[in-house]
Amino acid sequence: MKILFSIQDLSEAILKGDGKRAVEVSRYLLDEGLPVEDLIHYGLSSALHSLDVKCTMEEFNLLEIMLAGRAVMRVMDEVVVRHMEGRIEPDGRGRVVILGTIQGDIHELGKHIVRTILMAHGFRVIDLGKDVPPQNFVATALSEGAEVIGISSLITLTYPEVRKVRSLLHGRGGKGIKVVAGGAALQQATPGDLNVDFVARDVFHALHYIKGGEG
Ligand code: B12
Repeated sequence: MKILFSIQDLSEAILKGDGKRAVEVSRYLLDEGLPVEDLIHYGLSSALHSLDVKCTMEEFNLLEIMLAGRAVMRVMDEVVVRHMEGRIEPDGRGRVVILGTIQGDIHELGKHIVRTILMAHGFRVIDLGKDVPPQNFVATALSEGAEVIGISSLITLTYPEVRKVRSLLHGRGGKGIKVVAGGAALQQATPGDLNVDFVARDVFHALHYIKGGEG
């Protein structure tokens, strides 16, 4: 059979900010049997990470990065969500996860991927958005009866804010609620460094932990 597109084509479409083509290529790859995990990891995340250098002061190109980010969002919302509907056992069964990017950080693409995958697995995700103060994670987790708080960060300077969440939570009687951290700046750290229960390499690593695995 003729192969129309490869994962390389997807990365290129993302980097060009060509959402229409990214959607088309993603649909084809998933229909051909590429696992969603590989699509996200090798097609979407690695394309964005390769924009690393464009984010430094000298080479900062906001428009290019924003368009690539928008293309990623389109693939998640228009392709991945629909592809997963009915294909996986919704084992979250309404368990509540509070998700947000910590105060001092406005990156939200990784968080959006986490939200989409957790929702597809049946979790009720309350997304607090970006630049979220530690106390907001805690207050919402307590008022919504959450089982998990998920903190995202791509900015290393946010470590002190991340560290506050679990202490605040325990101070308010929320010891049963697990705190999970993820995102490029946090995934190199240990749970002890960040004062959290678990540090996830990616969304699927977190999913395994939240479902009761050891990680
Ligand atoms: C896209 C991008 C932007 C976009 C963000 C658009 C958006 N809407 O999110 C824009 C242009 C706005 C931006 C702005 C800035 N950026 Co920027 N950005 C990036 C870039 C190129 C890609 C990030 C990304 O989206 N990655 C893809 C996603 C999918 O990966 P991810 O977030 O890691 O998510 C995956 C996992 O980590 C995990 N995950 C993520 N979150 C969570 C949460 C939980 C709970 C779990 C379980 C898992 C999980 O799941 C995801 C999928 O598996 C990175 C480069 C890089 N190497 O990361 C720089 C980078 C993160 N940015 C950086 C910087 C410095 C900035 C700015 C300060 C630049 C400036 N001069 O102003 C500002 C930020 C201002 C602020 N206060 O936040 C630095 C951070 C350095 C550091 N470590 O502190 C980086 C590393 C670039 C660099 N080398 O300098 N940026």
